[in-house]
Amino acid sequence: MSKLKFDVPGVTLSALPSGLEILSVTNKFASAKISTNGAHIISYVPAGEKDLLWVSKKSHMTPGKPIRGGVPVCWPWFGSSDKQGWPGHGFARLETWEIAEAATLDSGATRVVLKLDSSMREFPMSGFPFTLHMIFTVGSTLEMTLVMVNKGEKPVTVGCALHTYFAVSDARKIAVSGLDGIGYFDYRVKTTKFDGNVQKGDLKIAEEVDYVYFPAPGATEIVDPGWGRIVKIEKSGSESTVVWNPWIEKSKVMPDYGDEEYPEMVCVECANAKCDQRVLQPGIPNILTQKLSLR
Ligand code: TA6
Repeated sequence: MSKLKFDVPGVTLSALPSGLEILSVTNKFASAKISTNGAHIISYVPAGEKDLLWVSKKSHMTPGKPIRGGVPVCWPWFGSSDKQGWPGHGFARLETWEIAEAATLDSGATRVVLKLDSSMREFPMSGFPFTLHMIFTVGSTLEMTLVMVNKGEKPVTVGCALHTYFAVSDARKIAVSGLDGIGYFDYRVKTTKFDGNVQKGDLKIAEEVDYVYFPAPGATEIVDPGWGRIVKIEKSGSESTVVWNPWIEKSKVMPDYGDEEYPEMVCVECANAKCDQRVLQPGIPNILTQKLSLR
């Protein structure tokens, strides 16, 4: 169990029977749960609201396995690896991160910082020395900042994403706005080109959706009439936005995803994916942020 070196009001560390460590955060604005496995937030509940995040009832909740929901931190690649047997979406979400800091801010929000550093142990899939910090600010909004530093001598190219699973009343009745007129890769066919796909108006979900929008530097919103709410997703350090819902057939082939769960969620991901990968120059931090709020 990580040693929680700080006595911070509203922050407690516990472990599931599987050994999965969970940091629980409660303050006047919201409550949250963050697993040290992957620096993976699995719940963010603003006071008086429903959880903004969704987790499959069939998700693994075991150290070293990906959690199906919340906000997986995909790093240092997005999507499948070109290396045989390497995990999809990088290794960072499978590793136990260290709790570097927990503090109450003057605003009353809570900051939690988790760290993954190549000096901690061997990371055979990384190929270069690195430091990652995942900074959560849990308040009336949820801010997430991924700071990545290449500690090597040569530039390296990485892909990454804050792969957020949003809870919705019914994915068949929501709209995702903010992508109008933007081209997208249709990842369902694993295309490597735009193929002329351009978003017209708000995105609605009536089939499997797995689109990588680029260039998409702006904010998006999930308009959810069923729950009478709009979730705003603001970001920086990202020019690609990924939207995913597995729909019926894909839901059936994922062991950690219920066959009937696809109406409950939509992924809207702030990413450096595909042609938006980033070159990490030695020693220079690269930062990806997202801010989630209810409008
Ligand atoms: O972000 C969309 C996506 O790349 C989909 O293609 C699907 O694979 C999803 O991520 C989930 O990936 P995972 O490796 O967590 O099963």
